[in-house]
Amino acid sequence: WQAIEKPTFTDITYHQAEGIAKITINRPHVRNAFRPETVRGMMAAFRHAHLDKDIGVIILTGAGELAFCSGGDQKVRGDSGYRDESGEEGLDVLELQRQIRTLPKPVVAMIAGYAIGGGHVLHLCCDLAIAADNARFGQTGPRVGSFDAGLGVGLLARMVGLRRAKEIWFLCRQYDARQAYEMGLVNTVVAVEDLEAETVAWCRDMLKLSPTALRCMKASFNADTDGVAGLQELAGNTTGLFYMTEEGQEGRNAYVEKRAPDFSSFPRRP
Ligand code: 1HA
Repeated sequence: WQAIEKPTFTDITYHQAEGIAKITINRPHVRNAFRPETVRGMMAAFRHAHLDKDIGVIILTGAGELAFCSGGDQKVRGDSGYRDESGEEGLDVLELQRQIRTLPKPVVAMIAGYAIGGGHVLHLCCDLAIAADNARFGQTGPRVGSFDAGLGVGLLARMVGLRRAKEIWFLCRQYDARQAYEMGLVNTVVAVEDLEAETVAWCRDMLKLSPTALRCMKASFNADTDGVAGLQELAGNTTGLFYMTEEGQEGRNAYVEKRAPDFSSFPRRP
């Protein structure tokens, strides 16, 4: 797999090849902890991959083999949030979580080393997770004076069940890749040297499938949990498909041509 680098972002790298985009958190000196600039870069990169018609699947990973992501950078955490280089405090990571969840292409977390704290929540937001045998998982919020009571709780509880989810948040222990697999936190575990090849193989399999079907499936998994916002996402897809029909286009054509619409040739299907 020979990916081409697109060097436009700070704190992250962006590669693409064969319909796959790879977004890499590139702060290995802090175990790929994110700061506001990192989150902004990730959001721009995900947006880019979302809009790029050549991209069908997105990989999220961390640089090096020691960490996927260790969450918010505690060294730039001020008294009311995480500071960027201008001194402003604010981190869009909750928006990033929603973006990963709702963008209409599968996102695969490729995890070597630590997925900890807010980094653990990021992998929960991805659609699939492939772990290296050196991966370690856990939440630390209650230890470092933080918590992600939103998707970090809801998705975790759905994945591993309430008892396990409470254990993970209430005890702040770490779990190895095998335990994570047994809990249903990750899809598979492979040797660290095989991690990228295995992840790309999963991506290639998805790229052979119908993009519209995958898109609607992803929206449907969200609709199950996201109430009206989830229905909006799923319904947006049906509107998009309806626009592509002659029936939908007749409504637009009639309006533009200033005439009454004629839907008589379109059957009322059983
Ligand atoms: O909960 C939230 C949020 C909730 C709501 C809304 C927004 C949120 C945004 C963020 C978060 C959070 O992410 S809170 C949780 C923050 N993260 C942590 O508590 C993890 C802290 N790190 C560790 O526990 C460990 O470093 C590690 C298990 C990931 C790795 O351990 P290891 O391999 O023994 O390495 P270590 O020596 O600890 O770390 C290597 C270097 O990386 C150290 O640098 P040094 O001090 O030697 O210069 C270490 O300080 C740095 N580092 C690691 N993680 C972070 C970090 N520096 C800043 N922030 C980090 N998260």
